[in-house]
Amino acid sequence: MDVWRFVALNLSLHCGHEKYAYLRVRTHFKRPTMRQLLTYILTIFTLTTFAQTVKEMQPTLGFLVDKSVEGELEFIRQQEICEKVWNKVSSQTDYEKLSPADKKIYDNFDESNESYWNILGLGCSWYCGGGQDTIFASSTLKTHKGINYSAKNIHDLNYKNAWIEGVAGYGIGEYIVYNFPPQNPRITEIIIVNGYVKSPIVWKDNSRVKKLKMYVDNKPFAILNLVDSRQEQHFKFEPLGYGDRDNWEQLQTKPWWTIKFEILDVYKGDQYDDTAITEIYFDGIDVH
Ligand SMILES: [Ca+2]
Ligand SMILES: [Ca+2]
Repeated sequence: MDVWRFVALNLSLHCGHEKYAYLRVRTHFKRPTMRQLLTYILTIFTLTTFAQTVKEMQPTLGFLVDKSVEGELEFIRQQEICEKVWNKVSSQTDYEKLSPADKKIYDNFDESNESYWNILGLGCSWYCGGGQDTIFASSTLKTHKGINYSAKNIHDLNYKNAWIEGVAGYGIGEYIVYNFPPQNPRITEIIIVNGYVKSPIVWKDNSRVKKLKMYVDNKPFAILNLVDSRQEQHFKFEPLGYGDRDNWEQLQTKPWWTIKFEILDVYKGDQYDDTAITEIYFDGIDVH
């Protein structure tokens, strides 16, 4: 006699035939087959193993991206002032003739900062030897009033343009894939600009990412826990990419490799269920 029959029989003695009839139905459930049992055990095993291998990571917070249209206008105004002073100087003698205020402007003039929205200045970075990727997004919000939210915006080294997923709801499960050629320099750091940072209001109105699942070559690699902040968020890793780089020709014959970022959870926007990421960019080695 199995357990259910035993329980049903005992209850019927105490509670009458109505409940016994109900419980009898339960005795007709099929027992799981051996195959179903094995599938169940395998699923639990896989889930447990998966949970153990994917590390959860917290960011180090960096530069606050405090951008706005007003800020851009002020930047242009300052740039024009700088250029006027710059044009007065063609020799040391000219410099000596400058007023103290003009000298200060001249000394602080930053040639590398040519655009308000540029993420990197003109100085050399990892991108001097890298960034030769192509990007694919699972969905994209359609162009609105001439502004596009395409996949390439997530890696254009520009704070003004963002990728926004294009499905109904908050875009849970939507993803972006970076494809790298084999010779691409290795990556040791990922920097994320979360949300649509082109202004504080736009940032709050649109949704931001709370959790990103990162895959390397389609294998789960890490869960990136993002902070609800306009500060840049840094995650550091052991080098990603091909390390055996001495034989350049052989290196180029290896397969391309990928990093995928999948939205797992979001911070909801005040106005829209459009989840935005302005930028995911990199730093690394194998350059210089
Ligand atoms: Ca961008
Ligand atoms: Ca959406």
